[in-house]
Amino acid sequence: MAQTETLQLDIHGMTCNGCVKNVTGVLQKVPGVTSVEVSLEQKRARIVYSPAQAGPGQLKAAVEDAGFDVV
Ligand SMILES: [Cu+2]
Repeated sequence: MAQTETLQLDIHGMTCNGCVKNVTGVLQKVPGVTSVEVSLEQKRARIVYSPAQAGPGQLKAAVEDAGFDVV
């Protein structure tokens, strides 16, 4: 039940810490997400989530809906 997976997303379009907060916030709102780390420098998000509740497609969509590009 406590099984988790980690996903890394390369994200284009983040230019400042506001963007980082924005991306972090939308990812944290996805049910099943337990941890989010977003790096502005690396343009990358590292997400730990429960595969029973969320999937990579959903996580990507959350970032894209916030106005950023996932590559
Ligand atoms: Cu910004």
